Amino acid sequence: MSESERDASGTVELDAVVVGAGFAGLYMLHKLRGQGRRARVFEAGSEVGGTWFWNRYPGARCDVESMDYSYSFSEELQQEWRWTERFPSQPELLRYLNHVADRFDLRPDIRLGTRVTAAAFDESALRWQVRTDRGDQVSAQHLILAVGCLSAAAIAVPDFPGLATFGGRWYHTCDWPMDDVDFAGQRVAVIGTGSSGVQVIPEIARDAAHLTVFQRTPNFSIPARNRSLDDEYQREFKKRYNERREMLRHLNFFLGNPRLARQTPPDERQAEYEARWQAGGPAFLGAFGDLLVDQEANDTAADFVRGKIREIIRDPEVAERLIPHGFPLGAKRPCIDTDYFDTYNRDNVTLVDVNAAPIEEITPTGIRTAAGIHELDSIVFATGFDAMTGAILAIDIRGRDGVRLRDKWLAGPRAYLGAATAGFPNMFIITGPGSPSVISNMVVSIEQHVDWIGDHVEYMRARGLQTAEADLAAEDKWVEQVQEVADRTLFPKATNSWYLGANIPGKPRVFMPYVGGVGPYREICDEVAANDYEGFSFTP
Ligand code: NA7
Repeated sequence: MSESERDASGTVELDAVVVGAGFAGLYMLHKLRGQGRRARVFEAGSEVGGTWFWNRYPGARCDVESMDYSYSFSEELQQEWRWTERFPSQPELLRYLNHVADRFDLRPDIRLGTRVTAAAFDESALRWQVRTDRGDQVSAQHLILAVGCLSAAAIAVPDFPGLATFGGRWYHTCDWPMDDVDFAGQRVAVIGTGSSGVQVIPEIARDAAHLTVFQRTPNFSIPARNRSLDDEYQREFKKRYNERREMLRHLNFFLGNPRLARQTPPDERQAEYEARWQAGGPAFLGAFGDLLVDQEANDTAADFVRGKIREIIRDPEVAERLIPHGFPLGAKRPCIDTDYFDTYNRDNVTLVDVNAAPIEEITPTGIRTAAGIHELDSIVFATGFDAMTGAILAIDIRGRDGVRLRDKWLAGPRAYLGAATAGFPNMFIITGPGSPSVISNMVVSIEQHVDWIGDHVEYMRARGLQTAEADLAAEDKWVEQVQEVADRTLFPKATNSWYLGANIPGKPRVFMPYVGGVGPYREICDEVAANDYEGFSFTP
């Protein structure tokens, strides 16, 4: 930090502090720099990459295809980067994000290994005072949270009695050691069968002497059918890259596919599901336009997947335990897997249903359930996150009148457009609660938010405006709208999903993502901007 940026008290003066150096923070920094703003990114990890730095467990892979899960803001970048696989692995995504940091010379403005602990809005200076765990004191006009929806700062480790007494080693998928973990010859447990569990289970089963999976809720999973990407495919894809990006930016949840499952003859419907099952990946859910809005339509797809699980698993009793019931396919994030169900045909894998035999305690040598003891050398928690709000609220954020964001959001998050919240001027949240975020390709949503926030900041600079603050009425209306849109779908029917905060004991149940689609959401944001940021109040 140059001395000229410090005031007499040693505080560094900036235009913006960005928290987090994942996909969102890196692009936000690039954007602000391009606008001639002085910005600094603080990142708790020892490398850039955000979620793709922390989630280094075996098998960690994105469930959106590489060619789409990448930045579009630079034509050179999208043309020159070469992906090796259809679905990118964590190491490859980390290489990509490091490449981006170097290519755009972002590193000089990123402080790694530095966690933002507190941020308070100083009403006399109309600036944010930000503090880190390394003693930094920074004053900035804008505070931009790029902390991610599923962050290492907010991992969920269930409060089982006895964990501290466990004599083996334990891990959380999202806080995986930097060094390789060798499970060879070990008796290993995995707790949790969400996306992370579904990815890590086949990998550990291959290495360990024995794997015991502790399952609470069985999940729908679609095969990834991952494959390497050849040069010819990428060359052709890149010729129409911008067209493809435009299409992705304008997806409309409700008008996505006019073909309806309910109006399609059963044999044609089955053929469509079969074709999509063979093709693999999340496009399975796009088979028909009514799958996420009509229970009967959804049942046709869910039954198809249930049939596949029964076909794959040799032991019918194990198959029944792995078959999801009680929530629509897609209303909880469906998993995309490689060999997941097949793994249960292995002799060294046991499935424990913790609903039938709840985990009672962790002992020095294993896990005790109501049905008996499982002796273990290692335990892997694949138990997810305090999603969407956990990493934001891990920072002591105080707005006007010293009000803590944690208190304001006691009954659930409230944010205008999912990007700004009343009482916290000049604070923006990239892919915050109330925006499409986790119900979209995150990179598409991140780029849209960063561009919109960048324009907002520039609008203020051009007019000499000091603060922008979301109006309470606009915020209330938006929160209502998010719920109304969700209520037109089957999403709220999955009452134990992390979209609702249901996986965290005591967390208020509020449906957090905007599910109308990135296209309509973008139009709303653009209209707000065109109307001089309607719903915001400014101070000159
Ligand atoms: P998820 O999807 O939240 O999955 C967590 C899993 O852990 C899920 O199966 C939970 O069961 C299970 N869990 C949580 N707490 C417990 C306890 N106390 N006992 C037993 N089982 C438990 O997290 P992931 O990391 O897999 O994926 C998160 C997202 O990352 C994913 O959706 C992608 O977007 C990428 P439950 O279903 O709550 O009954």
